Amino acid sequence: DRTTSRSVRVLGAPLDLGANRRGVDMGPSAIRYADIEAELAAAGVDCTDAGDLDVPRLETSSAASRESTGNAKYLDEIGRVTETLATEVAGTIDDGAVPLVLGGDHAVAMGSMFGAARNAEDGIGVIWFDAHGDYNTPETSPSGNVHGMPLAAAHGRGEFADVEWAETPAVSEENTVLVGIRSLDNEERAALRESEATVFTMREIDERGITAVVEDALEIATDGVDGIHVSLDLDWLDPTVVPGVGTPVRGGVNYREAHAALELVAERDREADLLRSIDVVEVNPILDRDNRTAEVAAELAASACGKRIL
Ligand code: EXY
Ligand code: MN
Ligand code: MN
Ligand code: MN
Repeated sequence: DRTTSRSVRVLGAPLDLGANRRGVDMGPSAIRYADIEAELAAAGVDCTDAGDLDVPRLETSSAASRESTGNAKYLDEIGRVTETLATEVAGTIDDGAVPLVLGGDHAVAMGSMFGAARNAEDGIGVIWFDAHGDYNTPETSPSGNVHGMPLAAAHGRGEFADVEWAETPAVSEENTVLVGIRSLDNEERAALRESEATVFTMREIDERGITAVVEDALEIATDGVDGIHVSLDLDWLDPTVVPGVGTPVRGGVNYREAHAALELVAERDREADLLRSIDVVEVNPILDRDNRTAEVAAELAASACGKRIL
């Protein structure tokens, strides 16, 4: 077991262009206000905050660039954010710390994954905790919102194979595991069925329990790679627990199940140093009540980083 605790560097990524809706850009502030530093300190983590990335705003993104990228809204702007974030994430890992990326919408995970994969000789795995598959491509997306596409981008699917900034494939399909899924578009479902990724829907969690499912996810994601990226979309949880998300779907995991999952990730990380990077995304303070969703985000991040009850 590792005896020293993790070093973590917080990277704020206040992007909302991927969700095409305001509010989620305030996620990093809300999670800091929920005292993520104290939560991480309680986890025994040596934590530094690198502040927020500069991201383009909806109001100043030109109409021309919206049209130039076709169905995927703001793809050029999001690509520039992705490149900057990937560099920060790769540099943080290089410095021996775990990057903890605070979103922002889920499009920021492209930067996290490309960055985490950059110097990984044997590649990385990913565990994707989400209500959604995030497996659309610009061709299949019904909304055009890029936050519904990051995992497909990491696999270099569809148009993402030709996007210059997409360092793909960042993650092999075999080492990709989605957990808690309960909302898929038709073409997205077909793509996931055809891919080598493993999908554990809510149904598997109902039947086998969260810890058995996450044990399997860890085994699959870590097989033969240098480490894993853990991507936590707050809409993974049931909307009764997390009201502050833009795309809520009923029937998600409860508060304790979410902690149990991330505590298990931390336990395996203590044993085998498998955690490479984390993102915590889709917290929207405008839709939240009393900053509850941001608090849950901070608490879950601490569990992932090793906070224990006893
Ligand atoms: N599948 C839908 C779409 O592509 O528009 C919804 C995606 C929501 C993505 C979120 C946050 O995980
Ligand atoms: Mn998502
Ligand atoms: Mn989601
Ligand atoms: Mn608290």
